[in-house]
Amino acid sequence: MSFKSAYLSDLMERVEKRNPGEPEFHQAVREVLESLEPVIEAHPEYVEAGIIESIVEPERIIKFRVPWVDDNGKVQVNRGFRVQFNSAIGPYKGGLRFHPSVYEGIIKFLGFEQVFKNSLTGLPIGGGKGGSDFDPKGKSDAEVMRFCQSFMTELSKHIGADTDVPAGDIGVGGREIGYLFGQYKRLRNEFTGVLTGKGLSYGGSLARTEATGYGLCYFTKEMLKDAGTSFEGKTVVVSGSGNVAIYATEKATELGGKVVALSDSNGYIYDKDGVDLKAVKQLKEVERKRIKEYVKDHPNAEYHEGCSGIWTIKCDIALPCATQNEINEESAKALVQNGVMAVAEGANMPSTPEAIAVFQNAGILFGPAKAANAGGVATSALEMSQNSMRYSWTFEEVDAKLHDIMVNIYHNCATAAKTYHMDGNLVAGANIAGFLKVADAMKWHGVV
Ligand code: NDP
Ligand code: 2IT
Repeated sequence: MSFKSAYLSDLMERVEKRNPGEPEFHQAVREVLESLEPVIEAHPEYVEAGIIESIVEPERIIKFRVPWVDDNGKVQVNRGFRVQFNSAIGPYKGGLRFHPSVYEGIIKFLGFEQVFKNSLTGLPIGGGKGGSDFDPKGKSDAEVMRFCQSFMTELSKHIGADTDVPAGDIGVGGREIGYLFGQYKRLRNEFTGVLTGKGLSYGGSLARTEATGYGLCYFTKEMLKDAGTSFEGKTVVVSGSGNVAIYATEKATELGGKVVALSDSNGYIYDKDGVDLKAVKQLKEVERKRIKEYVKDHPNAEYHEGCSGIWTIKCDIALPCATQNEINEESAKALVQNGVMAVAEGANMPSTPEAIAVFQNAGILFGPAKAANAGGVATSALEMSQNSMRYSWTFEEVDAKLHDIMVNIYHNCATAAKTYHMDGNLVAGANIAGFLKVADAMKWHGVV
């Protein structure tokens, strides 16, 4: 899509020139700027105050060497990043991703989206993201620990409970957060809520592990309810088999859906009777094995190599929970042809712009990532609150707050879309509602 506004068109061009070789960042910025078209028409003051230009430029990018020694005594060198994107409404907040595909452009797209997502939660958190091209796959616990200690030795100079609070993302779960926290505490001689997703024995919040997947289903439930339907009796396809996918599967099943497929970066399983989640948890959370191992003990299930085939399975609801751009135009068309009625994004930016257009043109309910997967970071913010109070809420208390936050996010996005005459367009609704709160705060702060 081209822009109607010459200002936005110009700005997009500048973003592309200034951030060369970062297609994921361009994609994320373009989508938001497209949504903002009617907003700047109604509120030229945001343009006059330079807010739009500022919001696409990270406040700070930290890039560093991460040397560590592997089990063979060989020195390995990775690259670490932290992008502190926007702190207008609170300390920078967002996950760390450890995956070989990580480079500055990935962290920038994630940090940029985090700004709007965090705003949508209604909680006081700014946006940031970090990570490394380190691949935890196939590494021993000792190697992961040494890597995390080296990574934190540098990162600790730039973060703090009131400055920047990282958490998990792809390749960073409870094990990594533990090692990172231990090193921060040692270096600073401080026990603070500097990270979220911590273990329950040292300041973690109940329900944080489940929060992104559960929140995704609470959001989807509300979107379905608004359309007069529910998860009850629906066939669901979930991609990925990590933290988000596992707990989305758990909640979708609890709400009456039948999850028939899961995947990893090698392939997908199809179990027409509904996946055996206990077995998946054992494989993925405990043994750290590949999803194809599932079919060994489940003879009725099939395993197929390759990721994209999962979108050819007939389903009512699709929940992409693996990675960016995992649903392209062709996969979106296959889903639509097979009668999908709702798609909600657990992963960050899993649908390409062409795929989103296919869903929207077909009138399918579409819950964009910034809104639909905000439950993880929202619960991280609840972890920060509990750490500040030196107190902890019960699982039920946290889960009830998460539920209400997701229901509110859905309605705020739907209302914003309606206000700007894009009824039902939750992509625009999420971008606009997320933007307005941050932009307003930035305006009050002056040129900073
Ligand atoms: P995990 O590391 O726990 O799991 C990631 C899953 O996605 C694995 O099954 C992995 O397969 C698969 N995957 C990763 N990269 C690729 C790739 N390039 N191609 C195909 N499959 C891939 O991560 P999470 O579950 O935490 O994260 C999943 C998504 O959800 C990400 O987009 C993340 O940004 C997003 N998210 C996470 C939140 C959280 O709280 N954890 C919050 C909000 C969003 P394999 O094992 O083969 O690599
Ligand atoms: O993408 C995300 O929102 C996350 N990975 C969670 C970030 C967090 O700070 O909990």
